[in-house]
Amino acid sequence: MDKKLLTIQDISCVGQCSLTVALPIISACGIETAILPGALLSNHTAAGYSGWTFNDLTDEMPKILERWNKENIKFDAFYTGYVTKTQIAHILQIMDKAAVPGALRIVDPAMADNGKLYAGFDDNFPQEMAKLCKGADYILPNLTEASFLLGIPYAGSDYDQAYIEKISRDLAKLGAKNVVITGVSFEKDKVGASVYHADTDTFEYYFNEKIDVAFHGTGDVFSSAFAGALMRGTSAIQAAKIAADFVVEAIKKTLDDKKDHWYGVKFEKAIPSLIKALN
Ligand code: PXL
Repeated sequence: MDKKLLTIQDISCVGQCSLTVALPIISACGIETAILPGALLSNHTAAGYSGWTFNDLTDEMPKILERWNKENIKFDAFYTGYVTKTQIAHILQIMDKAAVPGALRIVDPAMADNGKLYAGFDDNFPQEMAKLCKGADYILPNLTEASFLLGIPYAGSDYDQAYIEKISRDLAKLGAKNVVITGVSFEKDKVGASVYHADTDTFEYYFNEKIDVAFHGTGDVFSSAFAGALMRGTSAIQAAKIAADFVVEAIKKTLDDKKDHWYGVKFEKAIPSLIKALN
């Protein structure tokens, strides 16, 4: 039987992030993707929009789990993104009770960027997110999220390889088997990801060209492509390469229109390159 993945994150109706990115990308990888929306927002909460609506769907989570249990619906993998504090206990239940044995847990601790927590998350949120990281097969923090999870100051661009390896080992101590840090850069024109395997205490790296424009939603694009590629049976470093190349391609497709298309990346235009990379 083909493997099924469940992704749990919000629906931002517009803004090209979370579920509106995860569902098409993972589906394009040829993986059956079920969704569990944790909240419905008019748009994302990052800079650019002046406000948003937020409808919390947390109460649906235990009801949906109960139904799935009655229907014997189980998933081979879980991929979580932007979620709220009260959802974490429910998500842990779902990953426990709606899983085939040995189901993969991929956790993107989507909560912060550029040294700051997203609007709407309080200072205690990283501690709660750490509970979701515990027991994950893969966690995919950016450098800001890594520092919030560890309760250390954000290093900005002032770090070296030894720092990345130290924080990766510390993040693994939260209880995650593999740590993929995104947005890692040791040279000014290169950016990529580090992959740390706690069982063998080994590191792998992948870098691509650094395009000096920040777009919202690239973390979600990366994590979705990573999850899809991993489900296709690629190694973690190969999945990180496929995901990083896909993000670069999506950014390139957006660059000539960045004034009007400021809210996310045109990942749709890069999907053919993703599919090619998987074959
Ligand atoms: O891309 C992460 C994300 C997801 N969902 C919502 C967000 C953000 C980032 O700001 O606001 C609602």
